[in-house]
Amino acid sequence: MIDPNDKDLPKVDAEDANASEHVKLSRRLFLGGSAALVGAAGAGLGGSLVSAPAQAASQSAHVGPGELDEYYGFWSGGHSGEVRVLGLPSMRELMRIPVFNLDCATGWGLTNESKEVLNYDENPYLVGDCHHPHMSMTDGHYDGKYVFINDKGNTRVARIRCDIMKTDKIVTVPNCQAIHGLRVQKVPHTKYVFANAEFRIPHPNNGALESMKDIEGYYTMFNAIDAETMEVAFQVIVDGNLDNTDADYTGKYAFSTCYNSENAVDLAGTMRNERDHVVIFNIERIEAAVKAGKYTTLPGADNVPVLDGRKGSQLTRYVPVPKSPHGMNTAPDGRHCVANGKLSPTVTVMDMWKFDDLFDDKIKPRDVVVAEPELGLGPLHTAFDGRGNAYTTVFIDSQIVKWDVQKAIEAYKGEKVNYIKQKLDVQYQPGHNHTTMGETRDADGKWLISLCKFSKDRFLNCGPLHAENDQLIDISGDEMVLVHDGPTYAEPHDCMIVHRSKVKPSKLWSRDDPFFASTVAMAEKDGVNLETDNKVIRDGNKVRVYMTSVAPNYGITEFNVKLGDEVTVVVTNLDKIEDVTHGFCMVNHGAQMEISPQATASITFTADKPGVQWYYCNWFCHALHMEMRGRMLVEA
Ligand code: CUK
Ligand code: CUA
Repeated sequence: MIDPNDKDLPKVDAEDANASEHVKLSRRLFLGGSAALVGAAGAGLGGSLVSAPAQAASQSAHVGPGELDEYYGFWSGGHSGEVRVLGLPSMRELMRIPVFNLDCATGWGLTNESKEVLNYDENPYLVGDCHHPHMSMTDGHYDGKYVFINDKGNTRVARIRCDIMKTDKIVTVPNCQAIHGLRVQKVPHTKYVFANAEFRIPHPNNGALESMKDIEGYYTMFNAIDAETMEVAFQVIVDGNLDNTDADYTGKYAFSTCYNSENAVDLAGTMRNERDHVVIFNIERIEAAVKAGKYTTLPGADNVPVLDGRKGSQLTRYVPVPKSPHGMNTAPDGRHCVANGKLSPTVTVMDMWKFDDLFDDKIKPRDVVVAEPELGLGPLHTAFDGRGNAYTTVFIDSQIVKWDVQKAIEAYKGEKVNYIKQKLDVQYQPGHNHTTMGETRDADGKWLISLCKFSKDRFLNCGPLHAENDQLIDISGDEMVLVHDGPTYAEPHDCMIVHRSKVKPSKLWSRDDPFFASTVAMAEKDGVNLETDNKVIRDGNKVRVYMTSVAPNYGITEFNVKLGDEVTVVVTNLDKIEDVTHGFCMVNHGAQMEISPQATASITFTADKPGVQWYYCNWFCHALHMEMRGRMLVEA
């Protein structure tokens, strides 16, 4: 604990204006402690500094009771199909945002409002595989508006509204399988969300035996999704496959890694070539081609322009890079981007300022490569601190390698320089890593997250299925220092970390929120004022029950239906007090949902059991919460 009266307490860091007093103090304390420790241990200390500094540093990540975190972290929930919100540096889980999954607590996947977002009638899969959460930007800065997330498992992209922290749109990408890499256009603003379809398939994929046997005839596509309408703006056919993607700081280019230039369908085949490639997409040229009508469409999606970006196209360029690259990361310097080697111990640094010349055929594809530093076994992803350093996860070595981008460029030119600054052991097998604000112009070089795929012995054993380990690393000093182990449930491939000043979520719903507009429209048609009326409307064998809630009361505590009726319960929560959320649960009917303050939510079920059926509030809201209940009388 920090004693504010301690006269030895270091001065508060004045430039760190957004940090809470506590965070400022604890940071300084820690930095002082760490420096002393390193000094005591001797200057020649290389490699990792895990155990002792972790202890000394434990205060720096401490956010005391009543204190707020400095950053929001948006975490992929992997194949749990959700997104999670964490606070940094505390690493506390603050919220879960259901996206593709069924969520019992909120009724996501059960309520009519969520089913509309999920497009449930066409796509009734309450499963998903999230990898890449990324926030919309304006001029290379996070704008706090949306977070986008892919579903590799069902070829979808979803959008989360950051004002209400709910998923509001989901698009299924046609003509493709397995949306994997996802990033946003950074500049001038996020007009497009770029999404890679990973797996090559025949076209049309209609079961014709010949097309399935003709592996060379398969192809996959790079997709741009309009961030506002969430419709697919265009698709670009590529050679090979597509893994991860990122965009530049002019708005002109996006680029994706390909680990399967071999067009193989088996593991050995995908590893055959010594070099695969990065494909660069010229967004300006693609937009011009779409405008000029130079595209085709594929059956089943005749409103989606499909362009040919295979080798020889003016829309793309293919840069050969060593063996099966994985992560694709743009540096905040606005100039460099890196493809991470995976099966090569190197990462390939490209100079994005040379892409114009490459597309004008003034230079050859490999001429955009300005460095290929060797970092260790299994480089997967790279993050940046805004001070010229890059941090690459090396999966097989279980390390984060900190390296100097400029020195790597000098080394590539033949100069004798050491570009590696530090290798830090992480526990274990890191995939993505991410720095605070690191994928924007505002990279602040404070914290680095290493998303470790294995935790092995780092936590109490909870059976054969282990938690992941999301490690928090302090990168504000010269040395990386591991300060926290964070267990997470399956499986955060990626995360993004945004300063709290950029995100402004609401505390109450607004009554005109489009999220429940369809339900409001339905009520209007029934002549019901949701804010004042408690009414039951019968429409054939459909019954709509409109009720209000004010803690600890439902506006209706008894209603009658006939056995077999389709019942829709609409609850409008009139409470205006922050955090007074009500629930609705119809016992023995699999129906439950959340209604937060000033929201309307609805759920539909069949009254398939005769007799008295109790319903109750399942979000604890009041001293008389247990009494907040009512009866549905089902007449046989
Ligand atoms: S991927 Cu999982 S560690 Cu889907 Cu971005 Cu690299
Ligand atoms: Cu309302 Cu509990």
